Amino acid sequence: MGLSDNEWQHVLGIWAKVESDIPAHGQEVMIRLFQVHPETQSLFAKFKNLKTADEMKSSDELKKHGITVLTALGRILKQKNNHEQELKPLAESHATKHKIPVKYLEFICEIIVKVIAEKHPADFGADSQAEMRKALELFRNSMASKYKEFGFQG
Ligand code: CUS
Repeated sequence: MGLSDNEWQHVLGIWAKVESDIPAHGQEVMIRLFQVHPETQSLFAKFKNLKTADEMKSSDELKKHGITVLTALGRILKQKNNHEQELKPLAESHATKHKIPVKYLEFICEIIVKVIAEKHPADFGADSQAEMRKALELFRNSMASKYKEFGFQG
């Protein structure tokens, strides 16, 4: 199910708040993801050696990757599900190079919702969270079907 114009407007309104400080949001998302789902940390060689939250906090690579993730996702959300062009190269690299299962995309999307909710409690209540989850689900569904085109079962 797609989102209405109104719902997209809300989702992008919230995303503008994320963009007010992409590095801080990205860092929090990556650290939280690795703490809640440690298995996701081993996918990237460059993150394997980070053990404590403090080590993660002081890692420039982790910070950079958080920026990469949120920037890519923001670009896709702004296409409002006409994201084929933006999504294809991302799906290809994740299917053939990084091999990130769809399950892990679910994890990271859920963490993103939680981090936004914590940082912007007044602007991101249950309804807004549901809209964001829906938008992220469209993203994941498209990733999953593109994965298959690239021969990765995800
Ligand atoms: O990088 C990127 O791009 C991705 C995201 C998007 C949204 C697709 N990623 Cu990275 C993902 C992940 C990581 O990093 C880790 C773990 C899991 C997942």
